[in-house]
Amino acid sequence: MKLRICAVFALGAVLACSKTNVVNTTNNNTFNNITQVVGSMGARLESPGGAILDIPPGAVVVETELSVGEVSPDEMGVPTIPDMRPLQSPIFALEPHGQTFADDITITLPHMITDPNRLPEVWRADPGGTWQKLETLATPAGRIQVTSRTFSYYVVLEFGSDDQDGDGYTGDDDCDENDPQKNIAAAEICDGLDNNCNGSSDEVFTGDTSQPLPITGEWTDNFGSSVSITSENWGDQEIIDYDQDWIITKSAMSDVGEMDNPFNRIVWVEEVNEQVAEDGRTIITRYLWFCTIDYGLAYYWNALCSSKMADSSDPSSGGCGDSPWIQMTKN
Ligand SMILES: [Ca+2]
Ligand SMILES: [Ca+2]
Ligand SMILES: [Ca+2]
Ligand SMILES: [Ca+2]
Repeated sequence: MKLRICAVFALGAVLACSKTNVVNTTNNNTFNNITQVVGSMGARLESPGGAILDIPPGAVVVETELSVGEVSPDEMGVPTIPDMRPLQSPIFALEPHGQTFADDITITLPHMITDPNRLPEVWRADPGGTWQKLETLATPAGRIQVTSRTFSYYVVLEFGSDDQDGDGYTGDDDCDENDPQKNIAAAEICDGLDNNCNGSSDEVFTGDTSQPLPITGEWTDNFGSSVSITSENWGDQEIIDYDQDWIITKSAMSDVGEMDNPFNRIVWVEEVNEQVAEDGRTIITRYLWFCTIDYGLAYYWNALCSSKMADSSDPSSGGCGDSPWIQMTKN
């Protein structure tokens, strides 16, 4: 934004205008200042509060009065310090705000961290803007250095204080800061959640649907009903996931629409019966014993993670809860 300041001189009606970039502003409420006119030769400014500015030759194009001072955190225009990051230095005001440099300047700030396990970080903000973390250049004793090409507010905050759940992980490495059991090093468990923060839930427990479902075909159950099984459907139930010995189905919609708890887990065993007929031919009959071990579940992951078991040692007499397994015969 450009501001044009014009003065009209009555005598001779001379119009005098000067163009100014208004983003370059200086705050009157800074303290502990050092102010210095810096030109293309560069300079070092060291404020009474211990902030050091190293400006290399060529970084300043037009001779400019630069100032390094401090402001109170509640000074108007100073953005609020991010939550969970304790302030480890004064807030330094490098002015004029909006000043830019043709080359990197080095900013060295003092901080209060003495524990070597706690890391300082430099954050920068424009007046009324938001704080952004800068890459650390070096950490000489009691100080931290960054490079920059623009002026404004600079402050030292403490790293790691945004680890709200204390699991040692933050940012992209922690997809849930309220759950210490979830981070990139956590083991994936079957619970409907993405424990290891890789973007997928329960991915190590899901079925392998790249292989065909081994029991597809037309079957007749021991009540005389026909059941057609494909890789997509078990009768009128939709197959949501499967592996080589289990299926998760979703019950068909009822007349009133989607069921509240439509997910079921089915396991099976196959039985092949070979009989030699009177004419010497071998007659092969395929049976499928299945047990719906868990049903009426609200979510797919409830069925995926179900711990219910079935006993297939004698499926004709029991082992599926209190009941025998259901037998189907291949048509
Ligand atoms: Ca964390
Ligand atoms: Ca976490
Ligand atoms: Ca995961
Ligand atoms: Ca999980």
